[in-house]
Amino acid sequence: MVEGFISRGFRGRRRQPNNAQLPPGQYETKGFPVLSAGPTPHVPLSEWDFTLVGEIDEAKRWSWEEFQALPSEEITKDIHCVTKWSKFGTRWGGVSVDTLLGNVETSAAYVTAFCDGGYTTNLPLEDVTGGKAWVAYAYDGEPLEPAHGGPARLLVPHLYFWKSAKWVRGLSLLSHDEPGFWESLGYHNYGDPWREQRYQGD
Ligand SMILES: Nc1nc2c(c(=O)[nH]1)N[C@H]1C(S)=C(S)[C@@H](COP(=O)(O)O)O[C@H]1N2
Ligand SMILES: [Mo]
Repeated sequence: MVEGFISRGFRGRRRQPNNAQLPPGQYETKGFPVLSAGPTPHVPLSEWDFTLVGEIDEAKRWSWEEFQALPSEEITKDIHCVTKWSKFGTRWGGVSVDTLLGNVETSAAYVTAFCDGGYTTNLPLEDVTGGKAWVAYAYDGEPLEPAHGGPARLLVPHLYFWKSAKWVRGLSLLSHDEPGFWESLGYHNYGDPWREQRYQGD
């Protein structure tokens, strides 16, 4: 059929497909680039913990073993890096931030994720609740590799991937917003890939 032939040929010539999965300015990669602002920290699991601190009645702490015992979820999501690569259908395992915040009473409106190595990133509390964010410790059915944030990283796939803090150790619940590492170096404070919020002023 002529119509089918034409549309196949048309698709074949496009370098950037008009893919509804691809935010503006992004391209798809099949690889999984590593982007780290510093060296990969290596903390023994016996010393690892995850804590909730800040605007919270009582700080919360889970050891690695306690964290593994929390209800976990399998998550399949597209991810989008501000350096313009997107990767479709990445498969993760981990704990929903909703689970971590389950019994917590807080007046906080923001969180800052903090990490081994000193990296931080800030998010509205709204963006890490309601099934939008996880602390992931598995990738593709295997323990998360150190280069990609193992033993555990934040996963916030609806925002640019710099918000998905690697080697995350906790969340600080805050009543005010505090720019994190890249946010204080000129990256957009919120970072919605669909609105192409790469840098301050976008
Ligand atoms: N702790 C920490 N987390 C981080 C970073 C970092 O440098 N340190 N880089 C961020 C950026 S800019 C991106 S794009 C992703 C990259 O994750 P990947 O190396 O698994 O692809 O991690 C984010 N999380
Ligand atoms: Mo990035």
